[in-house]
Amino acid sequence: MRTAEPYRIKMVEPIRLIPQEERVAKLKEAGYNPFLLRSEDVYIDLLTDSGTGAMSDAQWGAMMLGDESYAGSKSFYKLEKSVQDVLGYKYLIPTHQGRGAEQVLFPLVIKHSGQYVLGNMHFDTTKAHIELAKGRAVNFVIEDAYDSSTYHPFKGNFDLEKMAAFIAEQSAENIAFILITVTCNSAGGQPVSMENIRGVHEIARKHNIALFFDAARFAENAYFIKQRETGYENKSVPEIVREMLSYADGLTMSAKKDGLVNMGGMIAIKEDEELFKKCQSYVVPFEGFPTYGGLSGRDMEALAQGLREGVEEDYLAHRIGQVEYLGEKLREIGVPIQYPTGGHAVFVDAKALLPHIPNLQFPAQALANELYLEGGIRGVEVGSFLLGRDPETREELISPMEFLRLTIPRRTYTNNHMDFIVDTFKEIMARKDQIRGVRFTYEPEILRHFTSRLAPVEA
Ligand code: PM9
Repeated sequence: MRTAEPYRIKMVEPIRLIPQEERVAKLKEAGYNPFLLRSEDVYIDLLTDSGTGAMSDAQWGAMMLGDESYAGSKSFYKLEKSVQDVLGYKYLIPTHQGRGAEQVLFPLVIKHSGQYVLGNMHFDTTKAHIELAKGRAVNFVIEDAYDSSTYHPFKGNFDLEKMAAFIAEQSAENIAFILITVTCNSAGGQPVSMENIRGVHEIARKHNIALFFDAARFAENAYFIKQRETGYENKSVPEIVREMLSYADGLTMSAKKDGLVNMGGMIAIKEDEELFKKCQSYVVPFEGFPTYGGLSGRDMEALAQGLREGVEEDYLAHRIGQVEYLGEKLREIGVPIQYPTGGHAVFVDAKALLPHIPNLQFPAQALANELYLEGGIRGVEVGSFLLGRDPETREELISPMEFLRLTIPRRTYTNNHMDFIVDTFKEIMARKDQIRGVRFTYEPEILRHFTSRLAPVEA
């Protein structure tokens, strides 16, 4: 039987749809880049699911117990216990967020300049940290990930043959480590199957290459395995999580996603004490003493509780169900999306929706602007605008997909909000052929999508 939200609302935060003429002015002021809008001018904020979710009463209650001792805080040990129970790893180094973990771990495991880090599809800040540590990021996601219209249950999977051939060609000592991103954000929040994870593990073991997870959305990935992979339908999500993670040596995690907190992250190591000790000493100059590493005691309390709530099946069924609900409703009115719907977001295929806008006039950014103008909704471009230029030649790179990501914060919006989003798209669909692309008026050198200023291309 279908059920409704597995929570009721105890506290509300007012939001407001400002009048249309104000939205027109605000977007112009923001240089046609929704990142530069003030949140008070946004009605439904789908920029990211990172740190934007609602915490539970149990999490807010736990925060009152935060032990703010500099060293050996009780809250650290509570979090460590949660990590051991939920993730099955022995060692924990808390960090302020995901990239804090990447900054500490990557230089320790990238042994020499030019070593490769193989992944299904690295997230952009992850790729940046690999490159800062003098590594080279390479993606091996399956080709099906680039075909938005065709169903594949695990579009986040690695192309194992292609990766094995690459390792044979480059030789294992030139590979620093393999990173499995679950779910695979950049491919559309798409899951990786247990079979594929096992395959990656076997390749890593055969060549003695270290294996890590980028575990930001570990629980959503486990839920998809339960739903879609033969042999897992009767296993619990916590069991699936522990099996998934058992295949790797450790993980980095942005806890702002499936950890259900507004701020937090970690490195967790399965059993390698030597690596753990290296991380412990290296975390001090960047994040802080190893028993807090960038988090206050109360943050660690909230995360200790959030990790346990994040693997509850009622919660996950509703969470993934809500994103799917939006995806299906959009498909019904003819909006092309990465199919099947991902775990944390609906990725609208803007190239398919607006074929008249060339890649370098950023169709997904143009669509993001329309969405704000029409309904005060803020989405985010994941395409050529985000990809940026070749760092050496400065040539524009063209992304294989031009997505507008509608990222759903956890436990925050109702299905009534989802319906409003669909109604907004209906209006946009009626005039989609008149939507114009955008051009730069200001383009920063790196990570341009955050601060660029744009203008609509003249008709
Ligand atoms: N992801 C996202 O919106 C937030 C930052 S960019 C607006 O999807 C993965 C798979 C992520 C991720 C962040 C990070 C970095 C690592 N891996 O943001 O540093 O999706 O906590 O995590 C964002 P932090």
